[in-house]
Amino acid sequence: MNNEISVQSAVENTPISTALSSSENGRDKAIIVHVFFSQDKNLEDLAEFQLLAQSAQVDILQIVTTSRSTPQAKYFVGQGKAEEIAELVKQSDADVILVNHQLTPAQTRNLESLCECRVVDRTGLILDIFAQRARSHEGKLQVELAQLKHLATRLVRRKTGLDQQKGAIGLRGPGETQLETDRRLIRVRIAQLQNRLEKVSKQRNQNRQTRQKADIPTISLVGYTNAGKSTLFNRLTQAEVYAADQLFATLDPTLRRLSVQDVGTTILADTVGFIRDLPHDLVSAFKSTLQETTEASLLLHVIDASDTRKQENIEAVNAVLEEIQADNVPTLSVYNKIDRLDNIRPHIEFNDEQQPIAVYISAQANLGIDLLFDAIRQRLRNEILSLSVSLKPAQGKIRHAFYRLNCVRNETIAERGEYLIEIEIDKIEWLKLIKRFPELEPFNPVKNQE
Ligand SMILES: Nc1nc2c(ncn2[C@@H]2O[C@H](COP(=O)(O)OP(=O)(O)OP(=O)(O)O)[C@@H](O)[C@H]2O)c(=O)[nH]1
Ligand SMILES: [Mg+2]
Repeated sequence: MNNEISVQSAVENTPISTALSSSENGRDKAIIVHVFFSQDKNLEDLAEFQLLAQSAQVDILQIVTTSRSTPQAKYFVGQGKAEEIAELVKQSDADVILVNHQLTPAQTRNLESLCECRVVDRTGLILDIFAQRARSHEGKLQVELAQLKHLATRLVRRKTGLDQQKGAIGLRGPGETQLETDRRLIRVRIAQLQNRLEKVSKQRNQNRQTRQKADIPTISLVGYTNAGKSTLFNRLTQAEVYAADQLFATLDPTLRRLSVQDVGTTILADTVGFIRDLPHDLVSAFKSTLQETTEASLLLHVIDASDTRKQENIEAVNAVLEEIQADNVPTLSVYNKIDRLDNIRPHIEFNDEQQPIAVYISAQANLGIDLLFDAIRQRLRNEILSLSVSLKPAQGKIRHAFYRLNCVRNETIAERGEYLIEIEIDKIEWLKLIKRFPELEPFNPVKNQE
């Protein structure tokens, strides 16, 4: 795909800077800060943040927690806590303070100047992991775009002693003229990145359209990070995609052929995992790779059934699916890691119409994989809808599409020249048609029932 890119630029080979890993041995030493906002302390949130930090190759020196009812305006934590953190930084020789919350640019600056140490918030940390993981050309462009968008809102003049330091994002504190130049450069670079991403995404679209024309359904694995998507991908396709007990192990989508009985060849896509409070800039930068998901015929929503927060994780994933407009794609829930649970055997759950809606499996222990194939088969095959559609003479394009899909069973012409067409169509094809021709939506029987 590299050859597709012909835009030249002065900043051609700028590597993605990461806020972390600027110390010599490549590992930052960090102090973690977490604020509890309710009586019952949510330790899982903190545990997840530790996993995030570890996934970013950071050594955790110390964890500072505190309870507040609301964030304090100046430092997010209270004055006393902030001073305590500053003291800890001095004693422990930490390189960075990681705060498990979204800080305002001012709070970041204030903490940095009080503690004389870099401060990275939750969004910054997630962006950083993505920057470390980006491998493909497109992935790198997307991460850089997200970082610059994040940075653009944070470029302000500051008067700290850190001003002179150069290097990683989060370190720069330019003077006013420098600031203007930086702003302009960032704007230019953002435009350039968007331009290039558009080209890469065109290529991706073409590939997808070729698949759609050839009627090859795409099945996309989605789910919370670390749920076991890549392990399942490998299990289903006998591939060897990187799966690891770390967050965001997968960044670039990987596609493989998967043969399903009664359906034929399908394409299975492994994708980036989601997390609660996924930075909006990242979601929007990753729109094009996530399109694999938006336009899939079926989503396998992989859930870590052994996670005590599985319900919250499901909701966090659904929120992102909604944001990328994939919430209408047919979904099969895949409860994974049942080997860790005592009383659950592999099985399929059906809805009232005897349609499989959930499967309980273990990708790693190889339990229930045959059931999953069976559920996929049932979901992708023979959901044939019978519909009557009335088209105005000007809607010839839609009529043409019906004929191309070979789904017209009867056609009459009404007095005013409208076509009354009866079709029998695969539900998945129908949903794709609604995407292409939104004016078909009122004919959707699923919607009508609601
Ligand atoms: N016990 C158990 N562990 C599993 C199972 N499936 C996956 N795992 C483990 O869970 C961890 C995460 O697995 P991955 O497949 O990398 O998860 P992912 O959803 O692809 O994660 P990201 O790409 O980081 O979003 C790994 O340590 C796997 O070995 C399972 O069925 N049972
Ligand atoms: Mg993965």
